[in-house]
Amino acid sequence: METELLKVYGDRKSQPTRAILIFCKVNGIRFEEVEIRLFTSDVQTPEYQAIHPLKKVPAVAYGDFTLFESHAILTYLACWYQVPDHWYPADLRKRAKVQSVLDWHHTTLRYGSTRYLINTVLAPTFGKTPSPQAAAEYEQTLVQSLSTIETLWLKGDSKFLLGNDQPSVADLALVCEIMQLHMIPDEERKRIIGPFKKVQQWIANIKEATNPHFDEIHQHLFDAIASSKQNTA
Ligand SMILES: N[C@@H](CCC(=O)N[C@@H](CS)C(=O)NCC(=O)O)C(=O)O
Repeated sequence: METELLKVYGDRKSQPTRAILIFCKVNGIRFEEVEIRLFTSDVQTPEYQAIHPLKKVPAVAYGDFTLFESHAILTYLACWYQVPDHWYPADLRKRAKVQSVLDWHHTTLRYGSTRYLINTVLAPTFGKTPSPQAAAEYEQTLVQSLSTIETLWLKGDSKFLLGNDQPSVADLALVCEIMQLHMIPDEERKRIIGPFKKVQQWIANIKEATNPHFDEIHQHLFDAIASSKQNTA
C-alpha cells in the first residue's frame, strides 16, 4: 500500500463532500482535509483544476492519483482501504444493489433536492430570483424520491437501505443530500419530510451509526445556515 496521505478536497457545506469526510472518519482512514470553498477562487487555481478539471467539489488525491465524483470516490475508498464489508459488499450481487441506489440518487433525489434549493433559498447565490413555479416542480421530484426511499429502498422494518442492518456508502450519500434541506425554513422542511416516518427514523439510524463524526461534519453546514439567517434578519 502507498505511504502517501490521502487528500480530501471539499467544502463541508457540500453534501457529497460531507459523505466522504464522514466515511473516512468512521473508518479510521488517515487523510488531510483541504478546504476548497464553493463558489470562490479556490476552484479556479491551476493546482485545483489539475485535480478537478470541472471545478467542483469533492475530489481526492493520493500521490499522483486523482479522482472526482463522490460515488466513485466512496466506492474506491471502500475497496482500497478494505473497510468493513457492509459499506460496499464484496458479494457482487449485493454490491450491484448498492450501486443501483447510488446511480438512482443522482437523477432523482439529488436532482430534485438541489434544484429545489437553487430555486428557493440558494437563488441569490446563483444570481437568480426565487422561482415558486420551478420550486414546486422540483419539490415534486424531491417528494417522489423521498417516497421511493420510504417504500422501496427501506424495505420492511430495516434500519438501512436495501433491507440491511448496517449502512452502506449509499446510505451515507443519500442522507447527506437530505440533510442539505436544513437550509430551508423548519416549517418547509417538516412539510416535505414530515410524512416520511421511515425516512426520519433512517436518518436517526445513520446518525447513531456514524456519530460523533456525523454531527461534527454537519456542524459546519448548521453554522453557515445560522450565520446566513443572521445576515438576512
Ligand atoms: N456528481 C458530483 C456533484 C459535484 C457537485 O455538483 N458539487 C457541487 C457542490 S455539492 C459543486 O461543486 N458546485 C459548484 C459548481 O457547480 O460550480 C459528485 O457527486 O461529486
